[in-house]
Amino acid sequence: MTRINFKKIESKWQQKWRAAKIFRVTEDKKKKKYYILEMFPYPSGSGLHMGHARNYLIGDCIARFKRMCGFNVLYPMGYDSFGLPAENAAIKAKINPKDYTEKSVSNFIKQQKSLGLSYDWSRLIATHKPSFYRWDQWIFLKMFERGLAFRKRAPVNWCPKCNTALANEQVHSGKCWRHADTGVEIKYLEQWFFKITDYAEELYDNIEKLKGWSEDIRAMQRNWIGKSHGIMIDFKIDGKVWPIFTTRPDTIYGVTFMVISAQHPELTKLVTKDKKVEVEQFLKKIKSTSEKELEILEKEGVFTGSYAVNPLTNEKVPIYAGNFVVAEYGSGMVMAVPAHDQRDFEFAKKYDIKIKIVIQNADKSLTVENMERSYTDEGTLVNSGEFDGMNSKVAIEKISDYIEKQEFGKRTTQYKLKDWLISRQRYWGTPIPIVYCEKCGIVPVPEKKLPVVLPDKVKFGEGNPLETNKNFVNTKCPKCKGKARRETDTMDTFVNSSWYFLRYCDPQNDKKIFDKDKVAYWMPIDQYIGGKEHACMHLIYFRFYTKFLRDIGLLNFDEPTLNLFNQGMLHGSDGAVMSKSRGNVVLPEEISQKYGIDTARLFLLFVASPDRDVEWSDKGIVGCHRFANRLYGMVRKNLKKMSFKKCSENLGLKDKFLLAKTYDTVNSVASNIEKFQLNVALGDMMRLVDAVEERLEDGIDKNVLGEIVKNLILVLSPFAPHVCEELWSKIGNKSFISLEEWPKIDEKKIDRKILELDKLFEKILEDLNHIIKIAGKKKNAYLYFVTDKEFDYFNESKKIVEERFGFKVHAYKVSDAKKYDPQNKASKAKYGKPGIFLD
Ligand code: ANZ
Ligand code: ZN
Ligand code: ZN
Repeated sequence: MTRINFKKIESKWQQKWRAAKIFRVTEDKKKKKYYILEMFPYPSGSGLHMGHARNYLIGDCIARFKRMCGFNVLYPMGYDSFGLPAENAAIKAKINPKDYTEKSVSNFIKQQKSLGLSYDWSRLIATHKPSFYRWDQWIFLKMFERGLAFRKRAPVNWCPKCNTALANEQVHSGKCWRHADTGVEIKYLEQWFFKITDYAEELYDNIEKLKGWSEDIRAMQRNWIGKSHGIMIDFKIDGKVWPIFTTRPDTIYGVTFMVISAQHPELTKLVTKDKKVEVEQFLKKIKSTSEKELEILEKEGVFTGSYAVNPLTNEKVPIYAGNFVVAEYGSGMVMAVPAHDQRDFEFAKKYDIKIKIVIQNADKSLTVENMERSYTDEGTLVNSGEFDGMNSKVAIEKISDYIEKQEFGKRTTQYKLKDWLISRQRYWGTPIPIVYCEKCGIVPVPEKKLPVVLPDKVKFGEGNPLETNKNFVNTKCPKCKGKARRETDTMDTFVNSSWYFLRYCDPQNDKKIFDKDKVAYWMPIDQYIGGKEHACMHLIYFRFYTKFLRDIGLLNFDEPTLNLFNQGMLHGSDGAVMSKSRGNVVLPEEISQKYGIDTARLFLLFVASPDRDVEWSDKGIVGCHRFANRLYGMVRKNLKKMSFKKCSENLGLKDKFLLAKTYDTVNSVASNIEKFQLNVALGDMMRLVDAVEERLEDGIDKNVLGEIVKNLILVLSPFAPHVCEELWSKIGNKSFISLEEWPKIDEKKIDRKILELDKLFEKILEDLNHIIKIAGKKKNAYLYFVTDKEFDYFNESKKIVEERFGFKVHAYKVSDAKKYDPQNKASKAKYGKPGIFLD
């Protein structure tokens, strides 16, 4: 077997690609564009492992395919290079985060280049560069102008390990998203927020449009944004109006108490003198606001001493402070109906509060005494004044109508989504372009003074690092030129990933964030690829940014991408997700040393459907290595036996079959790539190589063999580009296969009849295998009897059987009068099911 010198081929072609700049693109109105993008990586110091590699290879394979299909393909790469891990790692290693990051970035680039990824490297971006984050700051200013960036004192989620506040999206089940073992605490801080809630409605409604996203992620976003139709009902507390949000106005006659959120900023106003100590003690006990945790937490509360008046009944009910009410949802206070809401029920039981049934079930069997849990189903209203006897579903509308008519309240839609807290008390992020002046207050840094550059010299471990650089902190007020201080918080790094895909369209622009026309040409992203874990973080934020930038006139579309593919995870051989911290990583370098990068590429794409999780195994890689070598050897060895002229019309059955199979493979590979079934596509190509190899000794028509080889390496090239470039030149081409056109095969050219015969034949081989296993001992000869229609094909293919099983084969037509058939097997033969006789 001719062994491939993978290393030599790889570096040769990578160099040629680079020198000829073949993956660079510019806008070309005459060509259809295709923008394909993988979520850009955080360049971790430990480098890129096979798990990362798999993601990029999926994208690269499709990018290469689309390029061959004639699209003008934008396929860029960059680095999400700001962030806490780099800061922490740098502190640990006692070096500057910038040096640390830049080393990691160049290592990543080197590794990615060695994979043969077809990025347009001239568009490279890194978010920690002032030339990039300057535009983060610019967007901040635009939001500030429109009141969408604002500062407020608020209870925030604080991770004691990260030493910073977190956004809501970064709290997962009450824990920090980076620290699954660290509970989030509540701190009251002055923080910067982005008013993403202004876009809640559109973010929610447009989920409908995201046809190419998985239903999983769409459902997660719907849940996260959380749309509820209901009504705000005005209760009165000490004569002052308190609107209360409810989705169940049909239960209003059953309200027996109220609960205000323990985190509500106005809670203290409701606490009477004699209840002060008790309430304070209770508040100390509660630490977390995380909603997920609240669902499982025991419902607890304390009486505030105040009462609220129900506008419909004029009843006075006690107000409790409770741990299960969210401060920032509705108005942060609920009307509690213990008979019909489970949380209220548990609370009432615990604190011995009255329960009043206002919705009766069909058999009228509900009593307060026999109730073991709340009754939340539909029913008939009771104890509800003039609404008695009404169906509860109907009553929701009727009581809402009444409330609106009496001006006791108004119907409304509420969203669970909260404003995005973007302040971070950490160093390695975009400085917030704001100055605090003693006279003028909060003053934005003027646009022409951007970027506010992150200083190199800070001290770590003494609180907010930027505060330790006096040169940075002390500045002049842009308005009055008086003494002023700079904001020392930096922005959440999710800010960077919210618009980086736009910058790729015009990455070097130093006058504007980007050229509108360029973005209009490339955007939206035609195919985005990334992990599911971003469902309620990055994948919401980038939609929000897109809508905002549209509203300030920079974009002419509503959604960044309609197509999102979520790749599966690569697991190490221990079964756990591949990661440095697990110690189960396999590095691309190791594999390429041993087997070559194309082998690794083939393996990662073949081993499973790209959307599936998969375990790394060396076994699989050996198989792919063999495949690459076999193909390479086959082409090299038979170069003299092929030519590239038009195939004759009068071919033998075998050649006809191979041509049909080749064309069929070309088309199935294309349609499988379109469906992200890259593993299936590879399987098709492998079977074609098998079929060719099995028939080679027998002799294949020169032009047919040429046609097979040419097509095969064309369609394999997105998967194994280096080997295919090499073979492409070996069969006499001067062009890059990477820029060749995908073979266009007219369906009509594919001889389906002959393919069907081959399928039958394959089945017979299987049957034979079976029979021989059962028959046990080795036979010398084997006969089969086939219908006249099949005869020619089967007779020609009998060599394959002989080779595979090592015995002589005779084929007879069923109608053959001279056939040798002692057991009369021919009488049982049917089309596709020959009679078989082992001698
Ligand atoms: C009275 C009532 C009776 C309720 C009943 C439910 C059942 P969604 O669908 O999630 O929007 N609620 C209102 N504000 C809240 C807050 N800040 N924190 C926690 N819960 C709050 O749910 C709306 C319902 O959640 C509202 O309807 C309110 O309780 C509660 F038999 O009002 B309901
Ligand atoms: Zn943390
Ligand atoms: Zn000033």
